[in-house]
Amino acid sequence: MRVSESGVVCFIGIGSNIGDSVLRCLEAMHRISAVGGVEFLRNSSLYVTEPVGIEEQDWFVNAVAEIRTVLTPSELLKVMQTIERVMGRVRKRKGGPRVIDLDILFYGQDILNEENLVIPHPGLHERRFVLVPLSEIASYVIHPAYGVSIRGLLDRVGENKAVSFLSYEEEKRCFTLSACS
Ligand code: PH2
Ligand code: MG
Ligand code: MG
Repeated sequence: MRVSESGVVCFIGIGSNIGDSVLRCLEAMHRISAVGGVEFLRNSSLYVTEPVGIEEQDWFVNAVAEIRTVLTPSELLKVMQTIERVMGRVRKRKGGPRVIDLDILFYGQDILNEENLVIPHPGLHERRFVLVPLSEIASYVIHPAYGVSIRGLLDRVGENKAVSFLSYEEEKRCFTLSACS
């Protein structure tokens, strides 16, 4: 079955703050695009972001990917966790440093409240490091639980931690890296 004929459009939040985070985020997107049942549609720019929550840790690189998938939410979660594991993620402190973090932000317009999986992602409406990249590629998407667009959520968000584009130098390197992969 071709994914584009019957898939659900989903958004994945990508984050890293250990090692070469730019490279880790690009690698994660590459791995997501290689998953059976997933069609990679597009990704936001990469952003350098100030840590939210535990503040004594390195700044993050964050991005968002838009995919279409025929996988169920729990299959998609398993696939994301497998990629995290393969890339060397070890679960230590909640909210602490990580090699790679892949969060399901939206699964179509579905609302899911299961013990191990809550969709939309419960923190997304209050985190600029998610809303800024999401707004770059999907400002029109409506949060199914709040009935407000991403642009609207970003306008209302109280949190004001820094979120900025990668520097020109980093962007050049990033272009070179993705051309090689
Ligand atoms: N992820 C967290 C906690 N804090 N801060 C930033 N800037 N970016 C993240 O991806 C992030 C965070 C837990 O998932
Ligand atoms: Mg996570
Ligand atoms: Mg997260």
